[in-house]
Formats: sequence, structure tokens, C-alpha cells
Amino acid sequence: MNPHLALLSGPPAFSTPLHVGRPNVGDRAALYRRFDAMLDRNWLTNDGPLVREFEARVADHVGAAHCVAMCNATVALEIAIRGAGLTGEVIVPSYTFVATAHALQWQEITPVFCDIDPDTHNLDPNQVERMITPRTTGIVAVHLWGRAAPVDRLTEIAERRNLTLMFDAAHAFGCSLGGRRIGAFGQCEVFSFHATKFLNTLEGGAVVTNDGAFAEKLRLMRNFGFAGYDNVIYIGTNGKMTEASAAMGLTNLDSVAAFVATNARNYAVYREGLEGVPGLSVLPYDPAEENNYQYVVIEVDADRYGLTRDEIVAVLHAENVLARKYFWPGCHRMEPYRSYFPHAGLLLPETERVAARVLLLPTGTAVGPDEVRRIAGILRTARAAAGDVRAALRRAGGAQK
Ligand code: T4K
Repeated sequence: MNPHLALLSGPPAFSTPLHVGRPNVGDRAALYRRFDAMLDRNWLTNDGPLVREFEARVADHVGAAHCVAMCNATVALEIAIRGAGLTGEVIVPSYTFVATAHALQWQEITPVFCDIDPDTHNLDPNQVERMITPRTTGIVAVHLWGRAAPVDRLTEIAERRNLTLMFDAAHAFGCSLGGRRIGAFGQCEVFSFHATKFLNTLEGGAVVTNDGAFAEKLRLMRNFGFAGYDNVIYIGTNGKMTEASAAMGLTNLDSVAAFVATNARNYAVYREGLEGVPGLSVLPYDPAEENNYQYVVIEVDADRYGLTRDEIVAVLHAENVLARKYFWPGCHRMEPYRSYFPHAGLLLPETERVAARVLLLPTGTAVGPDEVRRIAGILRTARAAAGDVRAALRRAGGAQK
């Protein structure tokens, strides 16, 4: 028995939980100054000055002509999808946060789940081609973990098959492809600024695009379709970002370089700490590109490590390391899709395999290098004690699901 593991009756390595998704927060004094100015102005939402400043800075940062800030990325996706006129069927990965699929189904558009490339975790363009039917109107690709989707191949397919291509860039703020920042590919790209994201606005999202007419349409749709007092010229909803959110966003934008540096350091320490551990691989980021390193993604080869992904998660949780199984079990195994398409998994072998092997480890500004080293140490110890761990989990009724 290895007494050091909490699962084997040692004390937990951490007295308070370490989370995946602790918010990164910049200069508090600057944030409070912005809040004060907002309160002095008595202007709290509805296209206020802080939102406009935030939109200009985001557009500039990512190299897109227009940014339309929204209350969150899910609503931003819904509005972008509706604004682009998508109907019928739209091709999406199943290996993504469920919001990507929900944004379609919410407006009765069928998400057609397409398999991924197991190396990139992004849509496999060869499979995309196979999923196109006469009802297909678009593709919503995801830049998963901030690593760019196969933009060139997808653009070529979309143009040839007359489909609208847009990107869920929820993870990809500040990331690049071919030296070009993600933000201006396809018809539009959608960022998330949720509290757990690399850049947060408390809750928030944005659509960025180079298409001015499209951006104007989205601005109308974001605000009930109002074009001036009493004049509704379009169907709309309430997708507005508040001034408080923009204040947070502007403050955090000033610290983006520091957030990247922290994440990159944690990532490097994880890599070093897990180097040579059989059965664990840390998903690589292309050093030739800009990355925000917001996710530390581990793939588990259970045969070589000696424990399954779920058993490792149980070990880590016992130590107060709240590793996450994103994006298990895949959208196609969540409702309502599981009921609508009970056999979807047959066409998604790589999605199923990857979703069963991946776990995410805590990083971000709330986590320091010593903590990262200790987490890596737990993973080394657990491998050495795999037999005891498995026996303990069996006794306790199986690994946490
Ligand atoms: N597309 C993709 C590819 C996405 O990943 C997402 C969101 C979206 C679209 C939609 O974007 P939004 O509409 O949310 O803007 C979290 C986030 O809620 C979600 O935004 C994110 N992706 C997804 C990957 O992660 P959960 O259900 O795992 O979150 P939750 O509440 O368990 O939070 C994660 C951890 O973060 C917690 O263990 C604790 C910590 N946390 C969380 C919050 C909110 C904090 O420490 N402080 C906080 O304020 O979905």
C-alpha cells in the first residue's frame, strides 16, 4: 500500500480543492475604477461605452473588422446561426461542450454530429464531406482547446458545397493559425468570455466577423430588432452584454500577456513533471502558433498506465484535485440527442475513444508551479500503486463515473 495517496487512506494532497476553470482576474483597482465610472454615468447596459470600447479592443486583438459583444457565447452562437440563415441540418462535432449543439437544436436545426481526428480532437474534414446531405446548410466547427480547426480544408468544402462555415472559438481567444489570430475565419467566429475562460467578462461572448452587413444584423438581433426608438425592423432577442461585464473584460484584456505567461509556465511544468510516465500524454500545442494554454489536456492509455481515465479522476478527486472529463460523453450521448439519434455513436468511433481517454488538469492564475509539480507527483505515485488503487476503488464500489 502506498500511504501517500488519499485513496489509500493518506491525507489529501490539498486542503482546498483545485479546480479546472478558476477565473483569471486582472488589476482589481482598475476594475473598481471602471465600475465607479459606470455608476457615475448611470449607464449599465444597452450598448454602453464600456461595451463599445471592449468590442473595439477585441476586434483589434483578433484582427477582425467587427465585434458584437453578447451576454454569453451560447446566445452569441444562436444569434450568429440565425443571422446567417442556417436551417435544416448543420454539421458539428459531438466532441465539444454541449452548447455548440444546443445553439442549433434550440432553433430546431438538426446538429449532425461528425467525427473528429483523434490527433487534433477537431473535426475530421474527410468525415465532414460524408455527412453532407441535401438538407445541410452549414458547418459549425470548433477550435477545441484553442487549437485551430482545419480551417483551409473546411473553407474549401464549404465553398464547393455552398455551405456557410462558422467557428465556435469559445476556447481560442488569442490563439493563431498560420500566424493569423483566430477571429476572422469563415462567416464569423464566436468567443466565450465565461468566468472559466482564459479571458472572462463574468459571463459573456462575442461574434467577430469581417462582414459589416452581417455584424449590423447581429447588433439588431442582439437588441430585440430595435433600430432606434419604437422601431423594430427584425426579429430579435436579448443578447446584450452589460457594462459590468465589459468593465471586467477590459480589465482582463490588459492582463492577457500575463495570463498566457502563467498558463504557458504551468503547461511546461506539467510536461516536465509527466515526462516519461507511460500511458499519459499531454496534448501538444504547436509552438509555431500563438496559444493561450488555457487547457492542460491529458490522454490516458489505460493499458500502459495501469488505471483507466475514470480511475485516475477518482484518485485526483480524493486529493482535492478536481480534474474534469471534458467533453465526456460527447453531445450525441446527452439529451435530447441520445434519444433522437440513438445509433449516432456508430459513426463517431474516434469521438467515443477520445472522450473516454481525456482528462483536464487545473491551471490558470489560481495554480502555481509547486501545485502543478505535486499533481504530477500524484500521477506518478498512482501509476506505481495502480494495483492498490484499483483494489481500493473496487472496495469502495468502483471508480467515480
Ligand atoms: N462552445 C464551447 C466549445 C464551450 O466550451 C462553451 C463553454 C460554449 C460554447 C458556451 O459558452 P458560454 O455560453 O458558457 O459563454 C464550463 C463553463 O460553464 C462553460 O462556459 C465552458 N464552455 C465549459 C467548458 O466549462 P461546466 O459546467 O463544466 O462549468 P462549472 O460550473 O462546473 O465550472 C467549472 C469549474 O470552474 C468549477 O469546478 C469551479 C470553477 N469556477 C466556476 C465558476 C463559474 C470557479 O472557480 N469560479 C466561477 O465563477 O461548464
